[in-house]
Amino acid sequence: MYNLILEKTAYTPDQLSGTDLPQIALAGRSNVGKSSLINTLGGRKKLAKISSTPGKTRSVNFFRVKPGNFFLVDLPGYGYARCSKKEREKWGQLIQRFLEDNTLLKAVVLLLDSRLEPQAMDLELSQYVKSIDIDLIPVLTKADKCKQKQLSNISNTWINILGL
Ligand SMILES: Nc1nc2c(ncn2[C@@H]2O[C@H](COP(=O)(O)OP(=O)(O)OP(=O)(O)O)[C@@H](O)[C@H]2O)c(=O)[nH]1
Ligand SMILES: [Mg+2]
Repeated sequence: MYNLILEKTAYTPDQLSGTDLPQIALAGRSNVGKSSLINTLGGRKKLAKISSTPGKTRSVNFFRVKPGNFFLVDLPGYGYARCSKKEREKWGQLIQRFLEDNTLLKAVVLLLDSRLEPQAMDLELSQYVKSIDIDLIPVLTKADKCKQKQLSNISNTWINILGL
């Protein structure tokens, strides 16, 4: 169990600066389980807001982790079709600005729904993270909703795609 404290929330790109510790970000489609993972790691149900409706997290949330003294960063999800185009663009820009030229960012944990075939935006993000030379750590979520066979198939698919 880790001690996680929400230390900073950024709604706009200009609010992203001002942190001075190494960061590991949690990225992935809306509803894949990023905020749930934060809550599980922190051992508290309401550290990060979660919802069965996609699009819950709308800001970049910096959780300071102890021991270790680094940030786990909960990102807004992408690929949520039911919100306005303008809003999607706003999140896209926020995520992009967070990822680019971020020397404190040490790794991106990419959460992937084990029930879904690889999605275009997951592939795009994984390629982008590799292109900027940041470690990518894939994590399959919702494994409890999958048969063992399906889980090993999707796991192998991602191993091949990501060249692990
Ligand atoms: N069955 C199952 N449900 C999960 C798992 N992880 C998350 N969930 C559920 O999936 C829903 C979405 O979880 P969130 O943690 O809010 O997802 P998110 O990736 O933060 O979503 P956004 O904030 O919209 O980007 C919630 O109803 C969770 O309870 C899992 O491993 N298994
Ligand atoms: Mg969330």
